[in-house]
Amino acid sequence: MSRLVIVSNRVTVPEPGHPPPPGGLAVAVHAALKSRPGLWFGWSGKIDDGPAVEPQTVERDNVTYVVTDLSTGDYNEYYTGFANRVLWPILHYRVDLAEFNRSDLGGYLRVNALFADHLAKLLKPDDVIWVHDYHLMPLARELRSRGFNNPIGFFLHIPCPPADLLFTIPKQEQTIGALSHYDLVGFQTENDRNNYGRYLAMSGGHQGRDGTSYAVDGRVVRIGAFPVGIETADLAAVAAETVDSGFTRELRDSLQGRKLVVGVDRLDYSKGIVHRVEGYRHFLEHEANWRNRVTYLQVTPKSRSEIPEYGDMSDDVNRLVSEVNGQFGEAAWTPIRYINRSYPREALAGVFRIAAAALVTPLRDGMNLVAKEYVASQDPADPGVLLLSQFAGAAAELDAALIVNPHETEGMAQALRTALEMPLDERQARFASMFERISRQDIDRWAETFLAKLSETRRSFLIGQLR
Ligand code: GDG
Repeated sequence: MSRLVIVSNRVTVPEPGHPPPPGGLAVAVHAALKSRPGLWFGWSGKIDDGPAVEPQTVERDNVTYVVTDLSTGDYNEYYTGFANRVLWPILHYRVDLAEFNRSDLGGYLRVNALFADHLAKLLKPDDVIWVHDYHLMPLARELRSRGFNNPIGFFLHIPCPPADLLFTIPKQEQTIGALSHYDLVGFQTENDRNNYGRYLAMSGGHQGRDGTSYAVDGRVVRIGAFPVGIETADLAAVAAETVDSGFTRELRDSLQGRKLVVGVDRLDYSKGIVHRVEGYRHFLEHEANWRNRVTYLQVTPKSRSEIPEYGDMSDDVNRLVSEVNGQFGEAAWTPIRYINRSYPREALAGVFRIAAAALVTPLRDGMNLVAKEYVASQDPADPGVLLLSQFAGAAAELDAALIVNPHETEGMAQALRTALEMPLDERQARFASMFERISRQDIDRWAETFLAKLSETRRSFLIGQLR
């Protein structure tokens, strides 16, 4: 079996004897590496301005981790600058928040070339390479120019907006356009996939007869939708167990019979936290009988706080939460408990299990794993209700959720009331349909499907070249 080489911006090497760190990408990568020999390459998370040193290699649980440090200039230009202040906002439909500096693009291209230089020393001819996310769009082009003929796939974890928005990316041909150097490019949804197809067609690509491949400058790239999943069975078991843990019991006792509504998101403007709190405020304003009968817990670890747009949004959320608590709170009741810290995965599973409703209302999201995690954690006999934004990739699969438009405050408030008052049989029916889906399309299935398609794509391309 060929070795699988995963490349992502950030690599966290697990501590010996500990499970991999939480977070969407880490779980996904471990699922892909579970059943085959593998290497995972990326940034160590450390900044070092000393003389350049070779990447560090660590072997752990059958996986070879190879990590490299970045300089302050690399970090500022490649990571904070171009990836997170240009690509992230534009791919989340927020051109208004993009801040472009030419030097940042230079840093982005430089770090991609640096990654390719390091990988060139590690790669074997029959390795299969799978690159993850928007930080590394030009990597296949860099590897091909160094003579590598291996199958190389790419998965975009975040949304792909319509072509008109993609054309606003400065030097788009060197970034989003460079995806055409991969054999296979995977997206979260059909909508994302179709947006990219249209972009390729508008950039002079020719769609093949199969509808999924495009000829671009003599190369062939195939595009597809591969909705990412979670470890459904594992999480369901963890949630069933943790419901009796000290942490969950303490939380349940503190509610004093009130219903719990939960939100879990990185503190990011794409997650729509301000809009969500506005929806909750509207609910408390207009559904007076629910005051003092519900508590909303929002768990929001800080993220990318060095970026000004994140600081501004964080200030907005702080102000709004305190306004709502001031307006409706009682001596013995806080309407919103707002926490800027991360909890262990087991604790979150327990929170999900006892929450009567989850608010997953991003303004845009590639998929949103929290939506799936909430469903996986429910008690099938007495499940809670998921409120899900129509703009999360997950909405394409979880259509049995209460689908909401986060821009429509009244609609969100109404949906919250519907959720809290929903009869048991309807809750069970909605849960069963969503649980079946996330069990079938779990994380293992996602990795297998993508990798099978990648091998097939490269094979047919090489045969085509021989003809
Ligand atoms: C990107 C895309 C796509 C969050 N807080 C805590 C915690 N988390 C975990 C969640 C979930 C993960 O982090 C977040 O995943 P999301 O999918 O919700 O969002 P992004 O981080 O923006 O991920 C997204 C994803 O990639 C995968 O392709 O779905 O659209 O934006 O697993 O549970 N985990 C723990 N404590 C916390 O406080 N342990």
